[in-house]
Amino acid sequence: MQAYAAIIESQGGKFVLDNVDIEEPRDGEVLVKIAAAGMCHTDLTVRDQYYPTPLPAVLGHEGSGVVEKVGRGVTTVKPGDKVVLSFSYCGTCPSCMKGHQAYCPSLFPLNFMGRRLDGSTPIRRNGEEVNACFFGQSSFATYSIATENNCIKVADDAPIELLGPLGCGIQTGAGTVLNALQPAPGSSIAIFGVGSVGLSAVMAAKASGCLKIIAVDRNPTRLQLARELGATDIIDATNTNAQETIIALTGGGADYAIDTTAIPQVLRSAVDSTHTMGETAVVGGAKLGTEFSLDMNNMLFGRKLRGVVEGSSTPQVFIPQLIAMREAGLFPFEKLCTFYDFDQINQAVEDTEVSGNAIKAILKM
Ligand code: CXF
Ligand code: ZN
Repeated sequence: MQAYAAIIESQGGKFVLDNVDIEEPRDGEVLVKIAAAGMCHTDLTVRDQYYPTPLPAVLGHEGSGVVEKVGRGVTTVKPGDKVVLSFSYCGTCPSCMKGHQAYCPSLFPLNFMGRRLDGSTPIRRNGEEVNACFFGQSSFATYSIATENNCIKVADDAPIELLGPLGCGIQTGAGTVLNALQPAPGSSIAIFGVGSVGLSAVMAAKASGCLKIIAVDRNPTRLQLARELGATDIIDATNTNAQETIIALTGGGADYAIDTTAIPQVLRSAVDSTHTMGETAVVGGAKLGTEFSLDMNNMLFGRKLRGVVEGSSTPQVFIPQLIAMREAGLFPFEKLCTFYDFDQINQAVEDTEVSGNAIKAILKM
C-alpha cells in the first residue's frame, strides 16, 4: 500500500517527505496507521551516523496509532486496537525470558540494522529498497510495519497522539529511576541533562519520594520546567561547578546520579558527584567507540556505575503503568510535549536541537 514517509537520504541531511510503498504485514507483524510519532535524540544521532543504520532510511521510533491489519500468528492485537510502539526484542533469548528485554543481545540488529533479520525491508520508493524496521517500526510515516512484540495495546479512549514518546525517551528516563535505580524514599538524586529523558527521571524521582532532586543543565527554560516537575534544586552548569554544588547540597554527594548527556566529562562529573556507595546510571547513547575515564580510588569506595537501556523496561508492563501514573497526576509528561504537523518535521528538528524550544516534539500524521 501507499504511505507518506520522512526519509533521511544522507548523513546529517534533512528529512525528505515522499511517497513510498509499504508491504503487507508478514507472519508476526502488525500494520499500524500512525497517528503521531515523537522525535528522540537517537533519530538525530542515527541521521548523523553515530550508529551505522544504512541510509536512505525511514527513522522514527516513538510511534502510536491504530492497528490496521495483522499478519499470521498475531494474537495479542487486532485491527482497531490503539497501540504504542516501543523497541524491538527477540522475546525468546534468556534475557527476554527473564523480563530483561532491553538487554536482548539482538537489540542492535533488531533496532538499528534497517532490515528484518532476514535482510528484507518492507519499504520501497519508486521500486528501490529503503531501509526501515528502525526500532521495529520506522514510524516517521503514515503507516508502519511493527512486530507483535513491540505493539503495546492501550485503552480505546487513550489520548493516542500523546503516547508515542512512552515507547522510548519517556520510559528511558522514568524507568532508569523506577526500574533500575529504585531509590528508597528520602534519597537524593542528581540528574545531568534535563531534556525529555532527564525530565522524565525528575518526575519519577518525585513519585519515588526522593527528597533532594537536583537538575543540571545549561538551558534555563528546561531548568525551570525541571523545578516545576519536582526538582528541589537546579544548577545552571554554564557558570556553576555542578559537582561541587551537588556535594555541598547533599552533605557529601548524592545517593544516585543519572547522566543523560552522553558527554564523557559530564558522565565523569556525575560519578564524582555521588556519595560513597552512590550509584550512577549512564543512559545516553554516545557515538560508537566513545571512551571515558574514572578515578579508580574514587570507585573503590563502593561507588557503582551501570548502563541502562530503555529504562530497563518491559514495555508491555511499564507503558501501561506510566499511563496510569499520568492519569493519577503523578507523571504529567504532556508538559514536555510540543505538537507539529508531519510536514513540519524539519522545523521540529530545528526547535529540538538548535533553539532547544521543543523538549519532546511530536509529529502528527
Ligand atoms: C537507545 C540508545 C542506544 C541504545 C539503544 C537505545 N535509546 C533510544 O533512543
Ligand atoms: Zn529513542
